[in-house]
Amino acid sequence: MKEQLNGIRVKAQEELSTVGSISELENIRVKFLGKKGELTSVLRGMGALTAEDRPVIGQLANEVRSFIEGKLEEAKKELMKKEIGLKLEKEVIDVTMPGKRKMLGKKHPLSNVIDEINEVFIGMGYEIAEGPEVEKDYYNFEALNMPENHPAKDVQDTFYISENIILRTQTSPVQIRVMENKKPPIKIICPGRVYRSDAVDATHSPIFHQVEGLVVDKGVTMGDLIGTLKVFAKSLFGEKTDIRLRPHHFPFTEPSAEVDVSCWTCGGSGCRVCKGEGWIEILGAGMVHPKVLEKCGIDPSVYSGFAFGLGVERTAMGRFNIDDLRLLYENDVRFLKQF
Ligand code: 2U9
Repeated sequence: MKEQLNGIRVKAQEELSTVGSISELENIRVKFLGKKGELTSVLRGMGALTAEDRPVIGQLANEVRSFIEGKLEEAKKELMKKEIGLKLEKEVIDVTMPGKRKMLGKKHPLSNVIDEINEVFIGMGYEIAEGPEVEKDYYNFEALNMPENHPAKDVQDTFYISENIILRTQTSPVQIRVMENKKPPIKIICPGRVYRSDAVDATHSPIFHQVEGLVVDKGVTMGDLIGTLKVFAKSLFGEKTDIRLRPHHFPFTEPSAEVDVSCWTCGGSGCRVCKGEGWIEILGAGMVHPKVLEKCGIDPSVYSGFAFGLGVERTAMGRFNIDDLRLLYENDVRFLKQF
């Protein structure tokens, strides 16, 4: 038995001296020290030994076990060191290699204008409201005081999905939905995409963007509207900017006005940008028509409101001196890079 144990020690040492991987190492451990391993099977035969030999052989067996365990541990450390070395060698980074330049995108000028407008109104306590682009005829026209025979409802102006379902021509239906569901005070802006059946040219597109605003509360006046639009114009176009209102007609507001801002290029004296006018039209606005409030269940003898709307493309074209609206949609990087 002594020879057997010494033989196991020599064999284990031999095998461990040539081991090449952690998994091989595990095989060797199982082969010698495992439940069915060589050392264990020798120990099983100890019952047949004399009482004198048993402690001697027992001690030797323990020595052989610790010897093999020690060698296994040594070999494991060695292998791990080698493996880490190999990994480090494989993953070495050549810091002198030229880098790969990442093409970074950025926000589209239209998104920039929308975000800027949103920020100004958020600063004045407005909330942003959004709604569906495919809209019911009722919300887009009728609730806004445009009845059955209104010219805006013609197929030449509006895209029809079915008789009563259309692509919204303005973001006002979002505001109708808010008024139906919420009691005043209401203070919202509605940015979004709108659709009109127009042929594409330098100033028209069947898809464009609007930002509309609505304030409804007790005692809201035209003075509040003018004050709000002044703050807006100054924030967007500079502190020196002024506004002027020209009477106009919209079915959903009464009274209504078109709103000009003093030219951001010449400040009002007249130049090429404002075509000598000194003023540039950017907004429509007015006091919400009593019939519109009534249709939404808001009593016009108690509440009043103002509303305004602007075309984002037109504002961006003015701001960035862009002479053709189509440039905003073609996504030519040479154009977009300039903003
Ligand atoms: C409700 C009531 C009234 C929104 C308004 C305008 C005037 C306006 C145009 C600007 C350029 C449309 O994109 S454009 O062609 N908009 O002139 N919009 S008042 O009035 C509302 C909105 C909601 C309930």
